[in-house]
Amino acid sequence: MKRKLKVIIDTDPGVDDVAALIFALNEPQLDIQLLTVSSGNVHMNKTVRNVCHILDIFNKDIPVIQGYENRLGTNDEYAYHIHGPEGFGWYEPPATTVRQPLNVDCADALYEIFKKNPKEITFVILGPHTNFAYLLRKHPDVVKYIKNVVMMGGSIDGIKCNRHHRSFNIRTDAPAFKYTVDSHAKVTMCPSKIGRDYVYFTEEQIKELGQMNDIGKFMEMFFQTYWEPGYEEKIIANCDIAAIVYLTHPKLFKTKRAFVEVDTEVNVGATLGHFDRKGNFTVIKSVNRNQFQDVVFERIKELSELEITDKTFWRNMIRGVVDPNKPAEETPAPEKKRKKKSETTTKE
Ligand SMILES: [Ca+2]
Repeated sequence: MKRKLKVIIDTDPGVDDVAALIFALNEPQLDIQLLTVSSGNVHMNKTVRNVCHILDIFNKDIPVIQGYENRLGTNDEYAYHIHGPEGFGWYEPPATTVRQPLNVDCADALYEIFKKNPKEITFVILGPHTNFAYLLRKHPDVVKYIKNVVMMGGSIDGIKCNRHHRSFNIRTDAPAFKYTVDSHAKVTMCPSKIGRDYVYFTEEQIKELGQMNDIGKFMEMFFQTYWEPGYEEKIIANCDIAAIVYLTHPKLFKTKRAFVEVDTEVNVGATLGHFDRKGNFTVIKSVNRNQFQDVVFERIKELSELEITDKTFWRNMIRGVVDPNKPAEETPAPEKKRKKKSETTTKE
């Protein structure tokens, strides 16, 4: 059997992080050592709760550590308008979770685990680089212990609808990303445009997911706030999933070396780069869309047999995909089949 890939995932869920975690947690090729949580798409109290809730849903005991709320830069932007009030789209997460974060310092814990597993662990960054910057600041020699960094974010050549796009993960803490750029770590960048312009879901595909199984319906529910602004057709950007699929299916992706820099002063968060064989980063340039979609849909199909016992998950499933912003009388009644389930799964 192929040796598992050891990873630590730094994440800020955020609906595309939730999608990425569904994949990562159920990917047999990945050995997730630790989940560290950043503040980004929504505030830290929500990103931590969301990570713990996903672990509760999939019944996975992976340690969770809360990172640093204070960004290095002055940007105080969040993205509630697209991730929903709880960072979970139309899905309603619980107020409290069974699994809880460990009460330890994030940088110290990361340093220890990388040091204990020299050159064995890939650090996957799905949000702003705040936590990595704190780690590099406190323990600069950690770089020699890290196998590589795979990050979602950055926008060297823009996105289809905006050539000058500044990626959320970079602009929200540009000085933190500067630490990554200057770290001499081996970095692979999965830019914004990969999720938006190559491996996005169409509206039809989101409906298809919703009819596939409960996990597909879960995705349909939390993606409802995530329709990409600025695009003519309705699309869901698959940004964070792209970075996870890259870990296990690198052959679907074309990459090029580039010198990457970040503007921390004028156009803060702009990632600048030129392609050069001697560059400091590996940058993903394109993906085979059809093969990527096959991998994603196949994985979700495989999750049909999963036994989920989490009460909040079932409460949402029973309610179905309902717009929470519409007045109650306008919302359709739940289907009969779902109603039946409620009698057996929501004893609280
Ligand atoms: Ca993210």
